[in-house]
Amino acid sequence: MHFDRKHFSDQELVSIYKKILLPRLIEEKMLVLLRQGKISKWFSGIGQEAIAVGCTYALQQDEWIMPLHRNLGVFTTRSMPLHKLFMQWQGNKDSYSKGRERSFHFGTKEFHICGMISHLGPQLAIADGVSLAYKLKAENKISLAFTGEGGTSEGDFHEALNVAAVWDLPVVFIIENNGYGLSTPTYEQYRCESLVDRAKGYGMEGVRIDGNNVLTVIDTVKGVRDYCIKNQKPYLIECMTFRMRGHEEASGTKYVPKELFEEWALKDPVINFENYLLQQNVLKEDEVNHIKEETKHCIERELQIAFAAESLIPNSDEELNDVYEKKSEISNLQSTITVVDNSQPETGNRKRETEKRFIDAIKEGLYQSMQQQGNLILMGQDIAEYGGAFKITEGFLNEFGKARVRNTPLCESAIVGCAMGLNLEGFKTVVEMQFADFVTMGFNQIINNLAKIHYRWNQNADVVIRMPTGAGVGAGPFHSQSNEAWFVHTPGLKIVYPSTPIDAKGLLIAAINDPNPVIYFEHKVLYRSISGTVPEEYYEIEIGKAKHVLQGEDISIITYGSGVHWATEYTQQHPDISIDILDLRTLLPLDYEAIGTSVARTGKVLILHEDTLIGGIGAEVSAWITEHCFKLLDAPVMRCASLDTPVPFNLELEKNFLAKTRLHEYVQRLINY
Ligand SMILES: Cc1ncc(C[n+]2csc(CCOP(=O)(O)OP(=O)(O)O)c2C)c(N)n1
Repeated sequence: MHFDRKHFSDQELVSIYKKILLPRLIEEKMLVLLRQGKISKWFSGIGQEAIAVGCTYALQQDEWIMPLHRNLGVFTTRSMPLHKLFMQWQGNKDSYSKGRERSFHFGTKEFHICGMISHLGPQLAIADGVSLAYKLKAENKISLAFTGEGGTSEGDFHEALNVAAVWDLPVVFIIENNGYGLSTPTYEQYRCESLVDRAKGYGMEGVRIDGNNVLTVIDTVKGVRDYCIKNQKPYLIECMTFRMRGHEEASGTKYVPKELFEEWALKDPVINFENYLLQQNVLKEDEVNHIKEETKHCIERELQIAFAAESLIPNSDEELNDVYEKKSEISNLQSTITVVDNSQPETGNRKRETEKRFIDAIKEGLYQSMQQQGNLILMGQDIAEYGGAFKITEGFLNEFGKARVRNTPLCESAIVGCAMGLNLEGFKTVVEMQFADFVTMGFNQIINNLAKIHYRWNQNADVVIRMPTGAGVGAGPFHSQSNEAWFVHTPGLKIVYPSTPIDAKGLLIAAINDPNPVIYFEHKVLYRSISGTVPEEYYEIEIGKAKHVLQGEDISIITYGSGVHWATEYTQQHPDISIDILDLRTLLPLDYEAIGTSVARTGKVLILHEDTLIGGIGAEVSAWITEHCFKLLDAPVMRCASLDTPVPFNLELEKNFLAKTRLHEYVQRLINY
């Protein structure tokens, strides 16, 4: 292996040697501990250390890195305290993830390392978001993300590279091409000659290098970093390397020809560099031995600290509390925000209100948030010049500029990931799904990254996803779905679903001010069909609080979204029935107190929603009522929901599908029970 020391001083070369040696010696120790059953699983990076160490060495300490499962060298080169790292692998309480995450699935803002999720691919778009933040702040920085060659087959790889190219982001993508994705060799993974050829297809520069030569890696990444900052462009680097152990220790290596191990053993990144330093007289044999002994002692010392740590005693309250970031009590903003409490039926007039359609109230909430929050970025398909599919952001571009009102390529996953990355560098984001149905393409980022990140490593995800939802316009199965229940089952998300203009504006502002990921549903049929008075000021409606719409004594209808209007209309048409109507407004967390109060008032409950029946919110509310309010009930809790079919296109079929068609039947059944 040929090393070119270029401008590196002897001191620097020794420092690099220590850095590449450390992960190797830690791993050798871990393999022993694994055999002793002291750690649970190990993904080895032996043979690939030059890449993680070299890349990290080439970056500034405060530039974000998105490492993967073989990148121990990132964590050690950032000089993370080893005992904390060891505690992490032991699942200790004092580790970065409090025992909630395994191996390298954790991050820390302190070290600018963003923790991976198991799913391969999503990390890349988070790097896009971070580099977009650097660009918007005009900081001379890059972010860097790793992928294996296997991970390049994921759609997320394509989306992230495309966005980086289209938005001219200073981000470096590193492919560690180690020949196998678990047992899959490269010829079953891709057909192009080399993966770096793909750079051209995305419209970016790329280079293929020897990933086992630490000086080549450092020199290349430093040069690429300068290029990315100067030209404000992304770059793809394919590092050729080899995995010297199994995919993980339990999986073996039977599928790898023996000759390959022999061939690559000769290219060992640590041994070759060590030999080079000896040949060059940068280090002497006894110095090398001394460094190794010292490093081993340090590892032992730090291990003892980790082993001595107290064992974890589960505390359910703490577990639950850590799912969400608390809204800061002392936020500067709080003092300027009015909280409108309209959870009880109207009693008097508020000041400075105007009549507004549902859609205009959403628009105003978004517009005022853009005015109030200089760090708020909007992203979505066609939201800039075109104003969005429903024209909610029409005119925003002129007022707030192209940097903050961002048209995106067609790539929901990358854009949600990008929002996460922006958030790591202090931005808030509202992502517009063109239709709620298309959220499936960004599902993984929402469910596995945004929702879980606070619980996993105490990093909030300040992102709102706007979801134009619902049926009633003859738009068929893929432009009409009610998909709120998919998200309600995911701890870490908040789900809001307003039904009136005043709530739509106030809940949107509250969602944007909330530091947690909020899925904000806005019913398309309500956009232009309903109006109401809306305060002109900038105000919040509290998330998690239902609204008591109408007082009644015979039955309760607990509902949300379009169901509120169906129930209200039904009540007007049937003045002989005294109906108590509760608008849930927030589906996660549910307002159990308000639900219980309504049950106590009538003893007969109908849960009404546009979503289909099985596994809908109604099932959850019904179960809760049965469990907690059983003695208050005079009848079984009933659910009126849409048919358990996809949403049909034909207007008559759609009408038949919708729960509203069966509302009268259910009310009668309940009344007559
Ligand atoms: C989306 C997804 N599918 C499948 C897996 C299971 N899996 C974990 S690692 C791996 C192989 C990855 O290969 P590569 O990207 O080349 O990285 P390497 O492990 O070789 O470093 C697979 C299939 C996963 N983690 N994520």
